[in-house]
Amino acid sequence: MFSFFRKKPPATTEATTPAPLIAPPPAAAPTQPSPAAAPAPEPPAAPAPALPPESVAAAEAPRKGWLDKLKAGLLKTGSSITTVFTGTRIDDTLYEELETALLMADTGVKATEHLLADLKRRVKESKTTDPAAVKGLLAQAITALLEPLQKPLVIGEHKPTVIMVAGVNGAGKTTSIGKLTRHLANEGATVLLAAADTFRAAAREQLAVWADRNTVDIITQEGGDPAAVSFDAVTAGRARGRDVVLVDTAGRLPTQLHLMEELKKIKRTIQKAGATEERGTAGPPQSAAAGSVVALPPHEVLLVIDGNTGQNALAQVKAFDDTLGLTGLIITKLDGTAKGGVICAIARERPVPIYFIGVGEKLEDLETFDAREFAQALLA
Ligand SMILES: Nc1nc2c(ncn2[C@@H]2O[C@H](COP(=O)(O)OP(=O)(O)OP(=O)(O)O)[C@@H](O)[C@H]2O)c(=O)[nH]1
Ligand SMILES: [Mg+2]
Repeated sequence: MFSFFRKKPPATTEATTPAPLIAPPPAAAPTQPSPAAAPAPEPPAAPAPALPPESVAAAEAPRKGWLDKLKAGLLKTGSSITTVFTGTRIDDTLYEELETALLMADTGVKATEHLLADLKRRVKESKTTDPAAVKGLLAQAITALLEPLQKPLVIGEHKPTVIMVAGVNGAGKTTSIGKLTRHLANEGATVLLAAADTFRAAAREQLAVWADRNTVDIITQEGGDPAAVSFDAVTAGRARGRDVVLVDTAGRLPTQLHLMEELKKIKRTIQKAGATEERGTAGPPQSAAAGSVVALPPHEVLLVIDGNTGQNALAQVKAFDDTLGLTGLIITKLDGTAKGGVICAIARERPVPIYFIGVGEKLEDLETFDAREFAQALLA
């Protein structure tokens, strides 16, 4: 099984210990990335809670399961792209049909042009005359385009690692946070949730359900201000020695400028909470070894995108990135009728790393993004 996170130990060992791509066995003892630095005004966080048997099984489930779901989800797109390669000749017609198929799959003009040019180069170099072989070369071209987006989420470099999560309404933010919390807990990380979606009581309750399921704390305020909740959460996360603080925000459209401003305010407030804590700490900051630069929270700003959104997903990435400075993406609902090609457009036009993909509503339906697997699923 692939690691969900790269656990980065405190900076002293960083240079000599390359982060593993393969996770330690789930049964391994939980590790606390920076035990020496815990301030502990409150008792240290409990280790990863005992998990119900089904979730342990889910965590150990082979990666193949989700790949099949992804393939099924992308089937519509895949089949329309792959029919292009059923002819007998590699000619202009093949490339024209492929161009149409890629555009239909939401790949966008720029990424489509890029892929076609790269594919033609690969076909020329390989001297192949078999259309079926072109499919393999296209998979290579897509993999090469998507590889820069394949990057693990790093946990442990900062304590707590503060992760702010944003996105349009219903994209899957809260669900993804719930899944992520469980995966973090499985790997021995302690988590605090912040219900900074204060607009609806139902939103707080939804996150509280995930907190209960995962036996983690939640910071919530009835009718509170989202920035204030976020501030409290960062402070509490630090005081309680948590490894990760996950901040859930309310859904909003990039066109709702006042709500985008509110997101900026939440981010600024989280930064302030970090700065306040640094000033209030006598010793060196926990998040880095002596002499190194302290990165203020939020350490990650994630955008959650509904995979069915089509080309609008690229517009969302651009808008939220311009407003917040994104560090990563979670693409959800790739099990539905998602066309998938928009990921190529993101790679070409606004390459923000994809940390995770969602392929269903269940706990185990969140996986790390792998460029080669995704390219193969797209062309399955
Ligand atoms: N099929 C499928 N459904 C998903 C996935 N992720 C989330 N959902 C569903 O999408 C719906 C919305 O999910 P939420 O997590 O509430 O979305 P949100 O972004 O927090 O929504 P707001 O807070 O209202 O903006 C729920 O019904 C989820 O179960 C996924 O990967 N696949
Ligand atoms: Mg939500």
